[in-house]
Amino acid sequence: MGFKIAIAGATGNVGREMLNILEERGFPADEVVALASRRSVGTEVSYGDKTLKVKDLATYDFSDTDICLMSAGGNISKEWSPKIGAQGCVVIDNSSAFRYDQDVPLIVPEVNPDAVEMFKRKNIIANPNCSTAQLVVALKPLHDKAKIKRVVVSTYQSVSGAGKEGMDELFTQTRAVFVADPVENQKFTKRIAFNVIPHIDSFMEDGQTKEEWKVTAETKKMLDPKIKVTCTAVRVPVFIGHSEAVNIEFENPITADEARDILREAPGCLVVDKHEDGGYITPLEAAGDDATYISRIREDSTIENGLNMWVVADNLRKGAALNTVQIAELLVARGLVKPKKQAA
Ligand code: 11C
Repeated sequence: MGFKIAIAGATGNVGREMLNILEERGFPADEVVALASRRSVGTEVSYGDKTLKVKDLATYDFSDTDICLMSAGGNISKEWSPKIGAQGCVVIDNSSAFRYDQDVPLIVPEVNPDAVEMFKRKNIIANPNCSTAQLVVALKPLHDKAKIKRVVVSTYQSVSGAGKEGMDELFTQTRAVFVADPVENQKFTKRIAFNVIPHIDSFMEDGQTKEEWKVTAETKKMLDPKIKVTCTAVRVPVFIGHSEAVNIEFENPITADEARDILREAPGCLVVDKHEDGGYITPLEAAGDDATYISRIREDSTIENGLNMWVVADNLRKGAALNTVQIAELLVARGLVKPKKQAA
């Protein structure tokens, strides 16, 4: 007997990707239920060769559902995750609603799998922001080897991080520029077509954006609270795949060759680092893949024990849906969730 899984926010970019990934990885689900807000009820989504009709999240009874993968936005999550958890269904939440709650584990399975055990406090597990997920996958093995003191990261984030509306805006604006139509900004604050925008999420009092703050706070929570992290988050006209230029200062010596060897063996990492034209990864190649790609690994001679690297991943997969499914797999592998139907 397998698990009963619900996907809340099943019609969104990430929700659809969750359905694809559950099926691709052969997650042991007997039943998968697609949920969304009332206005999407009846919409059809694919799960392998099956078509699921979307049901109303607000009226769904979770009492015989084992795990809910939630990607319906922060406000919906704040309202529903505690209620779903209280019905005995474990919520793995892709929003930022519970990430910074001390009673909720924030998990990247390659980085801090043991922290998952505390999920029982609220029956909620948080999935990190996409930019943080790929960053910590690449940092963790290096931190284990040489102890990271400080990280300076500049992100190049695709428009799919802003949902389907972000993707539509890049497409529409690009077309409008070519046919000389007026270009309108709706989702983004400035034109994204043929441009870059150093602003993701809202501004905070100290001048950083919430996206930049999240990268710092989440890296500390998952990897090590002592690591100093500073981030500049930038939206770029790419549909799928976030890239990051990462500068790392270590406590102990580590060479670029050592880092390359460590990352080659590290879970979730794929090193593509030839010192030649095209010997590195771009988001176009990472889109649709599960790996966190690492290229351009080199020593930074301006500081003691410094390295630079370029980290790219599919933000809808490792940054969101894949990581969520991996957390569900972790719960199953550790026997932390058992199918309710079997237990009955
Ligand atoms: C973006 N990283 O690219 C954001 C999307 O906290 O889960 C994910 C926001 C979050 O716009």
